[in-house]
Amino acid sequence: MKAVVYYYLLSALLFGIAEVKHPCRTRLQCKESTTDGDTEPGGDTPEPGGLTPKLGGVTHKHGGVTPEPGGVTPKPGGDTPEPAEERGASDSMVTKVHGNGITVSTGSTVSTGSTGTMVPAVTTVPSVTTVPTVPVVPTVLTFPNDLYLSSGECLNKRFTHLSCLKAFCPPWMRCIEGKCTCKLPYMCHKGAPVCSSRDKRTYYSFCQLKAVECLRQISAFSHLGDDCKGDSFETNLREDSVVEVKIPQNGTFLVCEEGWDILAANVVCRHMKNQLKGAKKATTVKFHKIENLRMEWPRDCVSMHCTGQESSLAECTTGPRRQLVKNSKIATAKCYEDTKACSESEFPCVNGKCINVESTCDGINDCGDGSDEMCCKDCRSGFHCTSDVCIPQDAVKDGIVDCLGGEDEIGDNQEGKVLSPIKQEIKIARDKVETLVCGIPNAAPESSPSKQTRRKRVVGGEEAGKTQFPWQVAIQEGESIDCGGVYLGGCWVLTAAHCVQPRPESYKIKFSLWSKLGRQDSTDLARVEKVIIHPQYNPSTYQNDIALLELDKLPFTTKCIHDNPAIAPACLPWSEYQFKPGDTCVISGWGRQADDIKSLNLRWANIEIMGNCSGIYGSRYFDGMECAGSLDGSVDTCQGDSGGPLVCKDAGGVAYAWGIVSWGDKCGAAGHPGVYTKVAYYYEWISSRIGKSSISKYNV
Ligand SMILES: [Ca+2]
Ligand SMILES: [Ca+2]
Repeated sequence: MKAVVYYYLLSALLFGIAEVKHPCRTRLQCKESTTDGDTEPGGDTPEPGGLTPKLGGVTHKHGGVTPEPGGVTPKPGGDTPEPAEERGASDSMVTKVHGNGITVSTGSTVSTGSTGTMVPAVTTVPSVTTVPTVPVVPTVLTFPNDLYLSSGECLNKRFTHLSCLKAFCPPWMRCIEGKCTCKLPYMCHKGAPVCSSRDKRTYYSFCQLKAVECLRQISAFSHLGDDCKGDSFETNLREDSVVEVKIPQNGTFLVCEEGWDILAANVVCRHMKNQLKGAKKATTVKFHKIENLRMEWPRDCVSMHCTGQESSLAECTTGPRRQLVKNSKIATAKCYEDTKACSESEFPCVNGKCINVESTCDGINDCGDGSDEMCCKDCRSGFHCTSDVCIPQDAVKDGIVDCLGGEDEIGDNQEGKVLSPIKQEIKIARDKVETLVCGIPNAAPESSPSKQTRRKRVVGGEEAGKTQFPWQVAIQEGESIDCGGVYLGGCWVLTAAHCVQPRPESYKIKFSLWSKLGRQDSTDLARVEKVIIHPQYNPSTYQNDIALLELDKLPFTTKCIHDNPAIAPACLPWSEYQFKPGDTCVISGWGRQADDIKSLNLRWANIEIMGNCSGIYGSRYFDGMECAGSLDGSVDTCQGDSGGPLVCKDAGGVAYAWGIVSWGDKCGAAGHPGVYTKVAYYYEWISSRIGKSSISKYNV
């Protein structure tokens, strides 16, 4: 029988004992090494050198933990990362659209409007996806005196509303390596017909036209509906920056003061001035002051409400028309033309625009690229997402999940809230596309841990309900179960690299196992077809301690396990910003108890994600690791099988496989929290093997 890999997790926690001592997480290894780490005088932070002998033991026990090349070779077909395939398709699609009459604009059609000539509504605009050339930016952005902006570390990552680690991509884009990237039009659903002002052609849906816009960096939306032959929506910037709109089948209007804000002004300026920075200010002027500038002003105004993400006013929500009187205020847009570097009291947007620091973290996208709202400890106004993003107050309970964890949509939605066309599209697209089901216990008659996880701390773990953790699996090697894993759906199980070797035939995966000693009615068994160990897994340092197990297909099907209400996948986190230190999560496993008695039944406990772990483990703590437990050891997790899940739930109660039990010193001792493989850090690696569509939410 092969070496037994026991991970200590949960124990002090489960039993309130801080006795278990080891630097490692495997049973044999721990037994061998207990003397090592614990006799060390002042061994609170053992040096890497101190760890080596113990890990030498691990290597021995495992007969070679180093992954073999065979085990890590990606599958020839399905494992090819998607983006590469689709770039080719993208090219052919562009050609096709071009053939259908979409003219490639050269940008020469843009007129400033200062001569009073009509400016075509369809002008070439740089798409919001364009990576702006960033002007001179201070090397480290910090605003130590500001109570709202977070530290420079976040700001220096230059997040925008198209950074999908911080926000959801719109339906016509998808998340690739942390950036929202244009979809191909065929990837959009079919919805209400939409007209393009560029070629007067009908598109199947708003999403599809926006995908074309995105790829070609144009602004082409005219209006909804089948009748695309007639008038198109047009925007003009008239004398004195007066904004004028021509609405198909309605006529030409000025824009009323009501609803006119920086979001709308940004849309106008980006569109009309062919730039990314948008407006300097949203201003208004009394009608009588401009009356003489022009003989034939429209005599009515309409209000325009924008979210700030539109590429033209055509996409904003139009209010009812109102007759203008001398004192009526009408909208003007002063477009941003500064090219100088930002002053110290200004916040430099990622697109190069400078805004007042007071305009950051207020839920309003002043920058135009959202970069003023992406790194906020707190919000001046608006709503604060757990991911430290501020969203507008009117995005709260509007039926669309804006915060990564869905916390803006907790509670009853305000039915009948008017949504802009863009928001309606997001809602429709998500409803249609979102079929991924994960992280929801579908058969948990026993007490669900969802409520308990809200508690700050729990000392002492509990025996799990029999089907309480439907994503928990046991990895059986020979006759023994020494590691756990987490089911990701389809044919995939995630575990720790140190748990497995590239010998798939050695393992059986047990689903819905509760007692190690016997199956229960719901228990299912699967064989492993392939073991994929992270190619950079380092058994000496536990770096990249992550592995995927691809299960064997059932005979004559594409499934790997039978339908079973007691089995459900946990969701895969796609962003490191979904959870953060201080969040309470759940660990589950059959790990050894503090008194060295085997735990026969699955147990669980709450633990807290901890920050600053490099301060505890020093050079042994690497990117891709996460600490959880508590510094005083009272809620440390110290027992449980390696490879098992640390699961965190979002505001909607959806469970994510946030961590994989990896290693730790001195279970349950103060100052030695358990270390987990941080799954979100490996999202790209995992998704390139599993396929994005089977694991992603919204951003696909
Ligand atoms: Ca703002
Ligand atoms: Ca919302």
